[in-house]
Amino acid sequence: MAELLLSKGYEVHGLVRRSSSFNTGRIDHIRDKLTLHYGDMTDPFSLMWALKKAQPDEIYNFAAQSHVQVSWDTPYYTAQTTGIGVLNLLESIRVLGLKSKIYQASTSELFSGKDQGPLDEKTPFDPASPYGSAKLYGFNIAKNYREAFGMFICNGLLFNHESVRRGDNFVTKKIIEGGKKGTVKLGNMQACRDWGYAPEYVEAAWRMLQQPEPDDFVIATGETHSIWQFVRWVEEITGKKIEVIHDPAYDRPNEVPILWGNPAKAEQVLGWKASTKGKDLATKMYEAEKV
Ligand code: F7E
Repeated sequence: MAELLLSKGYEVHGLVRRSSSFNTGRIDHIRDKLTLHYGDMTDPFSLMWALKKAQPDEIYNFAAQSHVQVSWDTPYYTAQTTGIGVLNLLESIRVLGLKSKIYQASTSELFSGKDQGPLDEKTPFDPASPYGSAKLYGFNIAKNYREAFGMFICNGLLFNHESVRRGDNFVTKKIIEGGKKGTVKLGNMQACRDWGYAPEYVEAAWRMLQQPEPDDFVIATGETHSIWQFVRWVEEITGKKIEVIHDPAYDRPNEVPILWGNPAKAEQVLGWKASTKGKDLATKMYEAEKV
């Protein structure tokens, strides 16, 4: 997101969580172009100070405890960062009297996966994890503030979006690494996901804030594939079999069996359409790994 905004000539500010080891590896290449503020979504004062200094025209809130399985181990922390954090941000903006436009990173994890799909903006929400429940609070409070206070807030219901920067404990990245090592330990292989390419998804987020009116949008490729299929793609790319070992440690207490999005509204209103999907996405991730 920061790269996209810099390429469009924006002055970009960001929040950094304090850690005893440096945690800015993914932005080191653009570090000198950014203004960073120490802060945390659970600390409203830190948000207010950062906002007061930055005076932003646009705010993109991607901050969250974003790992679905980890949310079962840290449900309270997930609720505070991913859910109440949105409230902290919106109230801070109100207290300071800012007129910023806000993008709230919502998610396909608001859906239960009991409906086959394709899922759109009118599909009922029924989250199946502490992460999904916290994100549902974020979605609702954003909509409440939009409707009550006339704030310009858009919820982007993004389906899975991947790139070389995907964290090492998410399934696509694990399979790419498994393709190099020849072996990988995985959980539920039957689950299906609608995987798109993250750099295209941040463009959709930016387009939402350029519209005359705020609204909510599903962002997806319109295709769904199983975890098995992703393994097959990586095998085809490397030309080598991957030994897949089922490890129950990666099975979730509750699984979302299938996510398949319908991005028709985004295409119609934002003029946005995913172009990287399926094996092309796996190839991009694999090739980038080799650099
Ligand atoms: O799991 C299955 C797992 O962790 C995908 C986040 O960005 O996208 C992401 O959430 C599927 C699930 O992503 C392993 O059970 C099998 O069915 O890569 P994931 P996610 O849970 O879909 C949404 C849109 C978000 O909002 C989230 O923040 O793969 N799976 N074996 C596995 N998953 C993992 N992580 N590790 C395994 O070994």
